[in-house]
Amino acid sequence: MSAVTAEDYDKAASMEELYALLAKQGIENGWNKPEPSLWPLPNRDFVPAHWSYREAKAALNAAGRFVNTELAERRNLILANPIPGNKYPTVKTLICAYQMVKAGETARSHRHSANALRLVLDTGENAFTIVDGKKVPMVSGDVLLTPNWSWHAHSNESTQHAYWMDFLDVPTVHLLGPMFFEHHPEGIEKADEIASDSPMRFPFEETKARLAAEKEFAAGCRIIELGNPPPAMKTISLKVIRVDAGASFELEPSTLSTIYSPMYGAGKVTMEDKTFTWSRGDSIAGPSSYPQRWEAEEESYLLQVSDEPLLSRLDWLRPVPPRS
Ligand code: GTQ
Ligand code: FE2
Repeated sequence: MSAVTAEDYDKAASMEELYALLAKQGIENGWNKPEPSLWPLPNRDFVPAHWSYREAKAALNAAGRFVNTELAERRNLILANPIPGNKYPTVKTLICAYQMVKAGETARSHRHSANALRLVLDTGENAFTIVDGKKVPMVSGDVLLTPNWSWHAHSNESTQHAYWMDFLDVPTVHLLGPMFFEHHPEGIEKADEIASDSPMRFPFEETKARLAAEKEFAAGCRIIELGNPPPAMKTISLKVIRVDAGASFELEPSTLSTIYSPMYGAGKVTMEDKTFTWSRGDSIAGPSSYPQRWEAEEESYLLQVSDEPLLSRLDWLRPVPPRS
């Protein structure tokens, strides 16, 4: 392979000669690199960002005029974090997208190693995600899981378009490499049974009742974790925070990457020097190392999607000191 031998190194008479030999072998010295490999605090390579459902819905409606589900495996709009050159992740480990399936339309069955979940925004009656052969109803405010390798299709048997948000751990799969994807041999998997009580479904009514029975963690603020036992999925934590009208809470900067969607309500969030005004169905990226201060103008339910299970399992869930 390399023409460099031990004797060449023995004969090296200067640092320059040593560097030249190393370079010939494609070996980098670890002490004199332009960029260090280790640094004192996490890089802040993603930025806080906000997308409004109102615009996303209009964009999906436009896509509905031009793109059918034959052409598009999924009619989805990916919320890429607005940092230079980024075309994909919403925060470092997670992706968030808006998706629409038109009245009467289906999106075919597939499965993948990436874990996914949906927050249902607007549907008529009889919109379903078919998960492993069962029709799981999609009702506004519901959270539906399609974990690693479960078959899933979307079937909108209502007379209204169905809109929801998808959250997936695909950027984590990209990093670690275990990507697998298959189409279902039947196109859309046959399903007769409606499974309203599927363990893959967290109906909003139950979420609301659980929160009402919960103690406050801050004045007017309550939190629960979805999943039995939590977390619902190996890589993703799902929490719902109820913030009463006029109440607020703060999260110190940490290594967690978070994405939020208000299931109901309206308010503001400040992440360091950025403040966003949000309402139902919006999407907010809360990258690691940024503080968050959430304020509700009316009673609000926030879905928080994060990479907590991954970070805590690896002992990498840590506070990060404020930067500014
Ligand atoms: O609905 O199965 O936004 O597989 C991205 C990938 C949705 C889905 C997305 C997916 C899906
Ligand atoms: Fe999928």
